[in-house]
Amino acid sequence: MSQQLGTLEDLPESYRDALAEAGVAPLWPMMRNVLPHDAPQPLTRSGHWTYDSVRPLLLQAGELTPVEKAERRVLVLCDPGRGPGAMQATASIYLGMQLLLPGETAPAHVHTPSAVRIIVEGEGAFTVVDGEKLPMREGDLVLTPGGEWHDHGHEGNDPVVWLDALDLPLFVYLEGSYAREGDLQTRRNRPDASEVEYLAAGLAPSRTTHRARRYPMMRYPWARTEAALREMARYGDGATPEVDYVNPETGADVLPTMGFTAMMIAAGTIVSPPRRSCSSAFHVVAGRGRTIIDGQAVEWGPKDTFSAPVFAKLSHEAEEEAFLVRIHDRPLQEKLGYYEEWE
Ligand code: GTQ
Repeated sequence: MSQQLGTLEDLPESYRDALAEAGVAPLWPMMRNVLPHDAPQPLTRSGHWTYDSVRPLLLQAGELTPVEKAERRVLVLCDPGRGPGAMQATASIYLGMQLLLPGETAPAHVHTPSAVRIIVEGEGAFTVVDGEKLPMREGDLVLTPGGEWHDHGHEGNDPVVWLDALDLPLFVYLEGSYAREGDLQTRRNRPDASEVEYLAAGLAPSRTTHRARRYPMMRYPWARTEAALREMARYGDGATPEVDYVNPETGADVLPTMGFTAMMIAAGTIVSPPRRSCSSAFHVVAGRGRTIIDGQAVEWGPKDTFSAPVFAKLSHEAEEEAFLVRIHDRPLQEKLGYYEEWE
């Protein structure tokens, strides 16, 4: 039975003053704010950032601000629920669009939050993580886990844009966010682990001779993701083809807090996932369609990004064959023991 709780105004002013003086506050007037009944009441609102609107602004940033003055030349995707300037897209997920121009480098640093890049446009850029050079091709997913040194470079001829996803809001909330700067790394002269040790799914270097790193594979080439989704569509049981990005040694999600799931939606198909306790953002690798989010339609096209709050009711409809990567915080919620899905 829901009980109407007492308010602050119910209390005598002298008592309220005495509480404040003592550095305490009554819980009951605030109880429902911090423990709403039956479901969370997210501040987050669904956002939609079209590539057509962000791209020219990002290229303008390339003219206005040299990379030396930016360190990372990024336009942050601000949660509409938190308003302009919000350094987050959902409570736990930060998203930004980063531009690197030919010949530029973004200096080496290491920080507590983890970052993941999804390459949106262009060729020739790379990220170096812990001495490993990771090429960045369109659609690739590239990890820079917390605590790993990383810098970015660009050997191509045209601008390169990628989407950054970080668990930064969490680290800011925990007062655990900080970075250190260093010199550009020397790169080992060999391809990244996705082209060597983990070239084939289901094969890992022998455990008798090889000691796996905590993050053994830091680049997930898009071509393999797309190929897997296409074969699942061809031979599957009609379910929406979906793949999680996992650590090839452990099968666990690629990072402790953030999860990445790629999905293929055939043209003309409607997909209605369960309501999930995790927040999410979708990046459109290819295709066109619409997603109804709690009754509101987002009309998306190639390279767009959109977000959904926790427990959102979602329904995706592809007008053209579509590939979406869903960025979410299920791994974090599972570790905290409260991830759930409502049909
Ligand atoms: O590329 O290292 O969007 O440190 C925000 C913080 C990107 C990065 C961001 C970062 C980076």
